[in-house]
Amino acid sequence: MSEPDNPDAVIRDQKTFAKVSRRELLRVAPVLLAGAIAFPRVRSALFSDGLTFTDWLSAQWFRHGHEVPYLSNADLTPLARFPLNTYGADDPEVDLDAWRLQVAGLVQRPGEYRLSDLQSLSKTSQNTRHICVEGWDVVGNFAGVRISEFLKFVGADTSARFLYVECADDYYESLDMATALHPQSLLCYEMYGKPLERERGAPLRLSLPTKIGYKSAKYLTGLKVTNVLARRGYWEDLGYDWFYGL
Ligand SMILES: Nc1nc2c(c(=O)[nH]1)N[C@H]1C(S)=C(S)[C@@H](COP(=O)(O)O)O[C@H]1N2
Ligand SMILES: [Mo]
Repeated sequence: MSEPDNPDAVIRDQKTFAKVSRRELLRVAPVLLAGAIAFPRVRSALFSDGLTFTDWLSAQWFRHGHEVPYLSNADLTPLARFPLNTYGADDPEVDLDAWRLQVAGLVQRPGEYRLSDLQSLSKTSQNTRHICVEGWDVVGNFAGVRISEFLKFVGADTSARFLYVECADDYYESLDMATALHPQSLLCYEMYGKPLERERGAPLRLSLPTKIGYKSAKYLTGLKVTNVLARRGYWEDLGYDWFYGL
């Protein structure tokens, strides 16, 4: 081959080549990442906490502190028209007098907490929308203590990754710590100004207006602060989305 007539043209071509190859690289990056994840060793290092890639990715998108709308009393759905939704019996027959919340994991003060312990902390009441994956939504009034405040009360290590909860009906759930610490995330003991009815999760449930309805676990019995999840959630372990932010 002879020398090119115009050396500038060569330089231009090289620049074009550099640009294209960078763009090409960006295009194949997800494939490379997915490929790396396909190797069990890489995958277990990334997701040894029990999450899937999608779980992890969705948690990166969480808008920290972004609040869903607070609604007015005029917007409230009457409690009688607020559907009940429980995978088994609506009333798991919790002994309300003997009830204690078992607090475990990465906390300075683990142990059993009474409802009165939770009620001694400042109370937050909010009208927010509850959206069920089955295609209905309502506006409800929920009151209780912010999860963030209770975690402070028990001396939780909030740099831990997850909050895991268990329920009297064998339901269970888990949240990423950012969602647990969100100002609208409640340990809820009242709906519509009255103690939780049995079928609503007495004596304590979650109310998580930034999340799909099934994450708002009812009939809480235990709570654990942890970096590793053995199980993610009742519906999640059957294939439903774990993060499911609204
Ligand atoms: N312990 C427990 N919590 C649960 C459920 C359940 O079956 N068991 N169902 C979930 C679902 S799918 C929804 S939509 C809400 C329903 O709350 P509600 O019965 O007050 O409407 O509770 C969630 N929390
Ligand atoms: Mo639901």
